[in-house]
Amino acid sequence: MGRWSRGSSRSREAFVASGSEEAAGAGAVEVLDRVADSVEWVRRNAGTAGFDLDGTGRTTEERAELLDRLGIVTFPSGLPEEALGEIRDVLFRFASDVRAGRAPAGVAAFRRRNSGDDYRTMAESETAVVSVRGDDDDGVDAGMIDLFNVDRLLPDLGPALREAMLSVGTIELLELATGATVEDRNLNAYINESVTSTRGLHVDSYSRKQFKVFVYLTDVLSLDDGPYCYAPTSHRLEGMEEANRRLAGAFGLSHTDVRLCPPELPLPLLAPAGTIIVSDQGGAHRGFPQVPGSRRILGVLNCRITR
Ligand SMILES: O=C(O)CCC(=O)C(=O)O
Ligand SMILES: [Fe+2]
Repeated sequence: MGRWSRGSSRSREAFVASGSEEAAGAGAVEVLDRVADSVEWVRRNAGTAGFDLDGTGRTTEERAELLDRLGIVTFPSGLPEEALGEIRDVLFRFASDVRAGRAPAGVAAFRRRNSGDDYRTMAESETAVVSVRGDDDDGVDAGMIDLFNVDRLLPDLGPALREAMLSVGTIELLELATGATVEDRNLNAYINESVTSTRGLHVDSYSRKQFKVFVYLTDVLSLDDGPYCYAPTSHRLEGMEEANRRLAGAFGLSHTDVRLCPPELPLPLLAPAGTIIVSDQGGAHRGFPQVPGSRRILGVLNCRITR
């Protein structure tokens, strides 16, 4: 029984006495009790040892075990610095042309995001789609370009990048971790330049069917660079999904916003260019805000369980 949970807890009595249980809906206290137990579990397990999500030098089976248990695992892609440098240069030049309103040279046809687009239409587009972020939503993600289907924009470098991301046993790892069939879908590039405001902790979906394979194309060695952050084990912490869904409902937030997460958990992934991060998108995560002048490129391969 958790120290802050169940019967005799003072906070529970205060909560019930205040009438909040009624306001929050039936079973709200039970949900909070489960969250409290989870928080205590995290304190015991993460507070001392932390979580080792480094899969370097481990087998695909061992990496799959880490992904299943923690929701995330990292390991090197083996991409040579020369290849990383080449794709980096091309993408920064492309971003600079797009930002300046110039027509980029040496790339295949692409289109800009339009008002009828959503994630699916851009992911399934036959050509690359450029989504310049931050025009809406109070400037959140301003400075980010989300380039859908980068392999269709760069017919040589793009498919080679996908191949490199897959050639390290990635699909096998995902299938071992999930016990399901997994398909790689759209390959995006996030080009972040001075993105000083980002969305807070969230999940992409609670479906437990969506995974992303990221590869850092630039060094991300300090918080200033805007690392990908993940809360290990949050993909399966008792009570978190329901508590966060209810909170989001009560406060009019997006249903995928995560406002309740044990504070020990979110971890910035600091790693050199070429590092792969495989992430269960049902776990809490975010991109950390950059300091002005920082640049980061992330390759992002969207993967889904198909059965
Ligand atoms: O930019 C980042 O580091 C995080 C982006 C994110 O939330 C996502 O790709 O789902
Ligand atoms: Fe996300």
